[in-house]
Amino acid sequence: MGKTDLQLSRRLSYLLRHAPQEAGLTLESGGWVRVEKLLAGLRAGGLNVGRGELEAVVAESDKQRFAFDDTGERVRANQGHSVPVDLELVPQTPPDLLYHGTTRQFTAVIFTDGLKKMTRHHVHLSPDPETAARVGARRGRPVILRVDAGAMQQAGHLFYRSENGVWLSDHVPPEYLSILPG
Ligand code: HQG
Repeated sequence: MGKTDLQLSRRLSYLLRHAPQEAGLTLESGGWVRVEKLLAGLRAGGLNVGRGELEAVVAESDKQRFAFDDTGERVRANQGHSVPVDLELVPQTPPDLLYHGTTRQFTAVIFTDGLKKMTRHHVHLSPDPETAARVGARRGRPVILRVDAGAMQQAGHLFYRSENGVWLSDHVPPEYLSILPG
């Protein structure tokens, strides 16, 4: 991604997840905004981009953060919102094991309180330890937690899968967590 693409990607994350009102946008149910309104909002904020550049960033975003709807007329952030939004996620059966990357400073409290959403809408879980390691490494030396998702689901906890492969849940109680040796 070039410098301007990165700038556009960061601005899209900010507007579509955290501050749509700053560009005069309102998220529709599902988190969608109309492409022409988004482009107008970006231009008003000094980012003069067209549909082609938007399409390139949506296609190239390393974590598939954004998506167009089936008509191509609306775009949204797939997850990661801090503004209230109904992403219309449908519960799905998770794999038996999921993973969460964090760092040592948080592990003691996590084994007391479980994994909490913090500022996000859900707890984010990774499908494999490698991805969890990358997530944890954002904050320092990663600690990888194994989540007994199969047992959680049997106990009635709901799981959702974001379009980019991230698994989401409301809360992971500590009894379903263990540290992945490594
Ligand atoms: C920790 C990025 C204290 C949790 C990544 C994490 C991911 C607790 C931090 C996505 C806790 C929250 C999500 C508790 C959890 N007490 N700390 N009870 N429970 N924590 O960023 O999972 O760039 O909100 O371990 O790639 O790190 O946004 O969540 O360290 O996919 O697209 O509190 O964000 O993607 O941090 O990352 P975050 P996360 P994007």
